[in-house]
Amino acid sequence: MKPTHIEHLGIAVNKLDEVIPYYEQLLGTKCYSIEEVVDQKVRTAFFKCGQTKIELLEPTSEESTIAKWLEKNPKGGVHHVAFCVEGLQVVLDECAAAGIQLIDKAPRKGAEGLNIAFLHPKSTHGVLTELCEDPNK
Ligand code: CMX
Repeated sequence: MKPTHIEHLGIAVNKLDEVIPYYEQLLGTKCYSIEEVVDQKVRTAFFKCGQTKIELLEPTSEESTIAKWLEKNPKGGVHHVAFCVEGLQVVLDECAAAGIQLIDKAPRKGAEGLNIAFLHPKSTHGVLTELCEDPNK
């Protein structure tokens, strides 16, 4: 797969407004984007940290996968790691051929206009893994 870099770390939070000031102070940079991803039922806040981003995820509905995760992890925490790849569909096909369980068999639209797909944590040693591709590159 050979990712080019870690695109972002996804961190689940209960309330964006309560956590954003901490990351602004920690990273010494302002949150540059707040975006709702309707089909994922989340509101996201982004920060830059070098080539990598921090993505805070707040659930917008009780049915959100983030709400479910927060029920088990009420303080919040690292929810997923996202790698940037080139040729996302080919990479997904390679993962499937290697026996890795795909959550998304084909790329779909995620935050920031990226094409994204998730690998199931049961076949990635417990780490929910997202693969991202910038369609404009
Ligand atoms: N990291 C590691 N393991 C996780 C996990 C996570 N973030 N979320 C769930 N799991 C594990 C659970 O611990 C559980 O393991 P056990 O069976 O050993 O107890 C197992 O996965 C099933 O957990 P669940 O609570 O029953 O959750 P679901 O099966 O309903 O959903 C998952 C799990 C990963 C399939 C689902 O969260 C998913 O489809 N995620 C991809 C989409 C997503 O996360 N969207 C939010 C971010 C969107 C964005 O970045 O824009």
